[in-house]
Amino acid sequence: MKIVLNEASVCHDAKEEFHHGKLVPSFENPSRLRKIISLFKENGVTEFLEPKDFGLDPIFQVHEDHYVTFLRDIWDEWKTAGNEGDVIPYIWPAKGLKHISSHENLNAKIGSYAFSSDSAIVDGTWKAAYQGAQTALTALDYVCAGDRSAFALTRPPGHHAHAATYGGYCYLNNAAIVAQAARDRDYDKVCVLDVDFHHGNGTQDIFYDREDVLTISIHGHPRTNFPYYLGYEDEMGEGVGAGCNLNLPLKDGADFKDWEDAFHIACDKVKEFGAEMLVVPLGVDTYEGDPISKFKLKTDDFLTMGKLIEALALPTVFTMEGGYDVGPIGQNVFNVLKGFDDSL
Ligand code: OKP
Ligand code: ZN
Repeated sequence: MKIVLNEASVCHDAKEEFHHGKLVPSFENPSRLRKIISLFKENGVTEFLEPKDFGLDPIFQVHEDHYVTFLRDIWDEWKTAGNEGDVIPYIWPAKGLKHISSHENLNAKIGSYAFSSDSAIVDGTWKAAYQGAQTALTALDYVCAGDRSAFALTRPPGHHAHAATYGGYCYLNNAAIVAQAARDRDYDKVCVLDVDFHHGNGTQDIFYDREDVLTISIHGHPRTNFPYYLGYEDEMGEGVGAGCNLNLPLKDGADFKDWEDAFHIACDKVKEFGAEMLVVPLGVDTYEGDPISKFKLKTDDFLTMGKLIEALALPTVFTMEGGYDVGPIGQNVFNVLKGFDDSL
């Protein structure tokens, strides 16, 4: 399996987020990726490929132009305006307030593009996110050229990002960008099968009215887990996309047996849909030790997970998403890929 590495990932280094009513160091930080790389090297994986540059066009196929411009420019605007800390929203146009399309005030603009406060924008956020999208597109490029699978090793993650909204540590939706690019490269039916602990709300929303992209997510139930406001069973797609979204929320404390039962339901759907390409937003925050998640998967379970995904027998692009227990993160990610491709 080809592994494409976003070296610019480390440029995104947010200081803090609110957790239990206090500012704490960001769970989503550069040490996650460093840990994964060193564990891979210990296991004899030495080839990390560089991303090619596909430019902004494939990003614009998923994200709105003004949103991309905002992500690119906001740090400079924020600093020029004399702000000292990271870009963090403190006000949102929630119910009862006005949604207007452009804002003069930076705080108003930031709140209009964010759905949560956990995703600070810093100096290198745009660079890391842009290169992350290119990393994912490069992984797709290898698969289009005939590789069975490829892994986009990057951070920040992407699956919570909507067409014009960031949050949940996500800015550009790498998996959605890959799925759309696969459509534009003549794969008629693409499936995004999200195995991160959290619901892939951004990906779901981006493709919600589409019949050519099936979105499936297995995740902690939104009644009790982030992102709370999306990810329920009754969200099944709309218009011609009705039936092309499947949410499989599981109870807190779910173990691999529970997860596997959901996975088999997902498999039936993928087959019935007739997917020609699989995109897997891969988060290992389903791990039992994860500090912000509530499933009970063990390190060995990730090997089985990789084998189960492989059994779908589809060209597959993995994008790196969550996983916040940094100690075992490398082994957990490695196991999924090793389960999928024993020659890794
Ligand atoms: C991103 B991914 C409380 C806020 C927690 C939400 C979690 C985002 C997960 N401190 N932030 O799906 O792994
Ligand atoms: Zn997650």
